[in-house]
Amino acid sequence: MKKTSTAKAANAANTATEQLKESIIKHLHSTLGTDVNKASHQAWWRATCAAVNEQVFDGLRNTQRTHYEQDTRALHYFSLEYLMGRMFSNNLHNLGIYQNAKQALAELGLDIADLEQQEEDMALGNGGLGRLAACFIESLATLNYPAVGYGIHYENGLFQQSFQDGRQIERPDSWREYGNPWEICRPESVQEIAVYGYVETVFDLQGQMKKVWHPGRIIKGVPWDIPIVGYDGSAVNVLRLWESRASDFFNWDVFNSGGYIDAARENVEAENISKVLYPNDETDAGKELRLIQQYFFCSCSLKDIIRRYKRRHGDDWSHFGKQVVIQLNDTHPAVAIPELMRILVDRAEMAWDDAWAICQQVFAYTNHTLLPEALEKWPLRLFEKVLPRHIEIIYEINRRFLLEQVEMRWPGDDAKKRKLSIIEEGHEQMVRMGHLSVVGSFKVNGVAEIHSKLVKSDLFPEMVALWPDKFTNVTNGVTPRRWLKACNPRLATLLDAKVGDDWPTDLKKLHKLADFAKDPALQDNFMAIKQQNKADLAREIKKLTRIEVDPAALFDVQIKRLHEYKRQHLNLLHILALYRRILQNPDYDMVPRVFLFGAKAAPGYKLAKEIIYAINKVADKINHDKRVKNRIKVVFMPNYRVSLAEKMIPAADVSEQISTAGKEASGTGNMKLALNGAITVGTLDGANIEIAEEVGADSIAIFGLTVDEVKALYESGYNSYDYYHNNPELKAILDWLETDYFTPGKPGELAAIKRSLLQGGDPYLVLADFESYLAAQQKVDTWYRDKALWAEKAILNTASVGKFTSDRSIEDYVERVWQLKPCQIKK
Ligand code: Z15
Repeated sequence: MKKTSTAKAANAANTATEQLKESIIKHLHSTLGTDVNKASHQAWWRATCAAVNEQVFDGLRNTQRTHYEQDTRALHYFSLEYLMGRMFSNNLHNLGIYQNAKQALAELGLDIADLEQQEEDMALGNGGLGRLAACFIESLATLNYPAVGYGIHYENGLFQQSFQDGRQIERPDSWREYGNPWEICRPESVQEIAVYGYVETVFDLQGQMKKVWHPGRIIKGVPWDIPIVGYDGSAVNVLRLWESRASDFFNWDVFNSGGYIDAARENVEAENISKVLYPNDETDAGKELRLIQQYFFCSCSLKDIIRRYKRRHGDDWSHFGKQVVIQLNDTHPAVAIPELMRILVDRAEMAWDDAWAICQQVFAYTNHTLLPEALEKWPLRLFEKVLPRHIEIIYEINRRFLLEQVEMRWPGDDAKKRKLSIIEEGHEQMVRMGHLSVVGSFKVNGVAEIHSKLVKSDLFPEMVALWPDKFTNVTNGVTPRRWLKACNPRLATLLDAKVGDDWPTDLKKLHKLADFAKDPALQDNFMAIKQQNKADLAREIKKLTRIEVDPAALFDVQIKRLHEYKRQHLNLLHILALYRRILQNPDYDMVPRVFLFGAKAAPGYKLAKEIIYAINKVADKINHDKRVKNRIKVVFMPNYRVSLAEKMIPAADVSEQISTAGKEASGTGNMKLALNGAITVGTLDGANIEIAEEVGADSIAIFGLTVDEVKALYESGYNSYDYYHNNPELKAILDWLETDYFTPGKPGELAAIKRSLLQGGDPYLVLADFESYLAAQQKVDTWYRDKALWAEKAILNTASVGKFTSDRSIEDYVERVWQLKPCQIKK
């Protein structure tokens, strides 16, 4: 019996492989216009994508038909960022045809790995927030939830990074210069949106006052659909990204009046809206173009949702709140709230209260940070210029909020009104997008337990007093399909054998592994896989940087955007301490370590760029110093991005999660690294706290001040000089940065870091946590010397982090916020 079914499966796989092969060759001929004898890897890759798309599009049509027929309630995820990375292997894995494709290509004389490398990353995001959106839409499809992702079809993704003499150089990322095989243009769903102009007050025949917005400019939004394939299921959802173009009708007018040059200029200006992704992470851009980007995609998306709704329900708005829920990924799309009000009140002529009731049924808001520099505020004057009708609507939302909520609760308390007003008073009036988001949403969530607590206690305490049930937590998660199965195939195969092959959709199954954590056979297999992954990465490091590293060394990895609060410079101080100890004691005994960094700095963030420069200069010195005898290697990997993360994460022994407690909302890299068997060196911040709870205190190296201790220290008056003067090793290291030791002939080139930590007041308490950090690293060193002990801890990490699948995050959102039902897709 068993034999026959295995044989049948093998036959099915054979036919699937044969069909794929035929389809690839067919597309090589008819889509790519080339043939097997002269096709480049690029052409083979594109032909394979086209073959895969035959199945993707089948799933897409089935899913869209089923959703339409069943008139399902759907989630609409609004995000300025989606960090998709590459789609090729993800689509193959999720369709369940990766092995067939690998076989088919092998029979054609091709290595699937070579083709995977042909794809440009789709880097339409900065960091955690954008990658979270990508994991979420994949989980939504996997769990069969009706959902659409909405965003911007940026012509240029996040800049490409290189180093010149250690300094970051940015170059544009024209990721789709030669076309993107995964996207479909939908001219039939084009939208037109308005900006600028003025508002006229008119009275209709009944004497009713009405507001009429006379726009200054019309812009066309062209939708591009990216199919999102669910794992092992039949659902294929859509990521719909809007590209801006000059409106035909507007251009035509100008053209007719003889203004050819003007028309061309208008074209350029309209197309600028979707030209570039703003490269700042956790800082407010505050630029006119950015506001227009936000409004452009929100307006296009809302009109798209309404068009689809009207197809079923005509002008009957009574079901809208039941059919539509919109998740705002941070405040970036918050202008959707006044835009929906405008559409309902001005266009659908609905009474304000009815329109507001709908808004409050539809919007939910996720907060991703407490950092004041990331909380969006728009100068009121700018808002008025770009969106003259929306600012009036915001005034009215605010007027009613202050009167009906704040005044009712705290009568006569003007300080409360000032604090809670959506409009910030002061030298320059500002629109507070966080306040607007809370007032306009029915749910507000933070992204890890501690962060959600701080959102309530520190950011919006009065809002909690007004609406205690509005606030909730959904701890972030990551998709185990990309972040284990696809990126770490060796470990995935071992897990299939040990716990069964359903762990990708049921990650708690990995728990079974914990029973064997002490089993020498499993330990050997697990660590042999880590070793092979490290050897692969060592080759990649050599290729990218010319630096040679020993795969037997401990691989210590810090990968994330560069930011002071993430404290890459604390990591650097540890490296300098070890280096100095080696110079002082040539026999200094330490486990050989490779310190690996990956990080982009926002182009305008001076100190972040200085930190990159310092790490590169220190790396250069240490890597060439014979006295070090390879005990330390330092590698700053250029152009960190999703596809590079996929190579680094499976090879990590140690995961650096060292933000100042209270500053990292959650972190998601921490989850990916632990899942792949890395041991966390981390503070009690964000999701580290929940990771520590899951893996247990013995399998993580926690250090540093807690959130409460950080608060107390700030309040008591933190003085970083105390730490400088009381710790001779720390003092020596910081003084070292001022010499020309790492920049021969150019003293002071690395001094900016020291300055920020002393004169600058050390806002992120680097010096306060230094000693404790070094102690944690010493502990890691000791653990690593005992191979069995280390293997056990690594296995326990993989076994224990099932909670952090994005499937669990999505189920939490469904239960606490979205109230969706899964929809099985008919083939
Ligand atoms: C961003 O990537 C995050 C927060 C932000 O406010 C912005 Cl603008 C960008 C990150 C958080 O820093 C990180 O802790 C969190 O895990 C991630 O969002 C996803 O929630």
